[in-house]
Amino acid sequence: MTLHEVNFDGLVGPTHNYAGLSPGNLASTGHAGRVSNPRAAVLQGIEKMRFVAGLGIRQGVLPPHERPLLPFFRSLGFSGADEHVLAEVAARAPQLLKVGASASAMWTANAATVAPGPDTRDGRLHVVPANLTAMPHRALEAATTTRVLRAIFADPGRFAVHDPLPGSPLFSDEGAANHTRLAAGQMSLHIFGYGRVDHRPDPAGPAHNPARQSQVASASVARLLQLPDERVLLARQHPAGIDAGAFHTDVLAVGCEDVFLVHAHAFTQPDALFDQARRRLGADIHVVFAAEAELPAADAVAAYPFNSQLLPTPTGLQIVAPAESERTPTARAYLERAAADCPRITGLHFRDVNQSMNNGGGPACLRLRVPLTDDDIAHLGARVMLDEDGFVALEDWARRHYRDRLQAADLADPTLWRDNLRALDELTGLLALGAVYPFQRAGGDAARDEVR
Ligand code: SUG
Repeated sequence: MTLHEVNFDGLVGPTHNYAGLSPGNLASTGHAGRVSNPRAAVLQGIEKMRFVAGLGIRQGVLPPHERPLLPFFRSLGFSGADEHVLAEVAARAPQLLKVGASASAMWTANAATVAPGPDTRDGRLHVVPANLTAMPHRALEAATTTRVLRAIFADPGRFAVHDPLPGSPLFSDEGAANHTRLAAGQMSLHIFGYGRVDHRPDPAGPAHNPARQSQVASASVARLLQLPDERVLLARQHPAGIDAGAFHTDVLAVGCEDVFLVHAHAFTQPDALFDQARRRLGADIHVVFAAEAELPAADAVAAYPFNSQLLPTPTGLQIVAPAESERTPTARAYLERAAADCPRITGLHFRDVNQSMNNGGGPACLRLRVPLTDDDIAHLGARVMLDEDGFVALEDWARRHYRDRLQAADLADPTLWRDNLRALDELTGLLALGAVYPFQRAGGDAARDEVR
């Protein structure tokens, strides 16, 4: 049965804001303190999904998370009535309010790593939710993400959703943003990018910016996914790339099937990597390589041409790139060369996701790729696949619930918090997800799960 690359986009959450929470992510630190527009952000995301669906790609959605996350603040010793907790955090620990209010779950390339049934030892689709240990605001996503993925991929005969790796710097895992699956014929190769070996300072790592993913985590994820060794390749992210602001592999590389768009500073020893890929796949691959002279890493980090979606549409591979790449001459010239030179690429499109880009999240960050058969899709445990009626329903929902301005001072507003819970409750009904949020689940255990 044919595998389709389903794209599960993260719906931007109602607290989308610019809090400067991610050192090493230049857009995040550079836009800290700016006023955001959550309504524009969510509508840009829905418009991108609609566009991708229009190219013939099956499109799914993953919901935003409960934010501000009161169980997180309570786990840190804040107590009393909910409004009091919010006021106390804002007054006494404003940085923790930003951590507990981030809408970062929108970047679902970081939600999990996925291996499709035909690649795995037991023939099931395997999913490892990412622990996102490297950044405190992102580590809060793992518990809800795991529940959401289990609600969707609920059929144990087809799908296995594992627990995230243990929450320690040794096992720091950023999900599919550091993972590329190439395929030719029946053979596939999973390339896992990592920036440091383990939890100790790594002399071969970046000098300035944090390396988020450990090699130990990548190897563990590959094992959990039940991938045979011949389908696994671990590749070190180039330290110069991380220091230039490429905090994930997908800032400097994107692959699909037998096509691989790669910047010189994505991986150390790129030629050895391509040779290995060709050997393992038993076939040639189309590499569109960007040297630093053609496309400086600084431009690639600012304009995100490699954070494009490279989509296997019925008429060939099509690139959906961020509008910033269209406006940046070097990035645009590179993508145009890729589209002109690589016979497998049949289209190049630019979309505006600027609200997300300002926090370092391009089109590819906003989606998790999950290869599924039509039969798998028919057996999903929730109503998360979208058609035009679904897009319209989400737009209507977002217009009713989202603000068009948000900044740090608003995050403590109890009305924002209460409105968000109402919005998320309505959304879980719309998507038939069940009780996935702490506020929907009874008792203290539920709250403790969230922040463990
Ligand atoms: O983890 N930004 C995200 C961006 C994630 C991009 N994902 C991929 N490359 N796949 C991050 O750094 C910024 C939030 C803030 O500063 O308000 C943030 O979390």
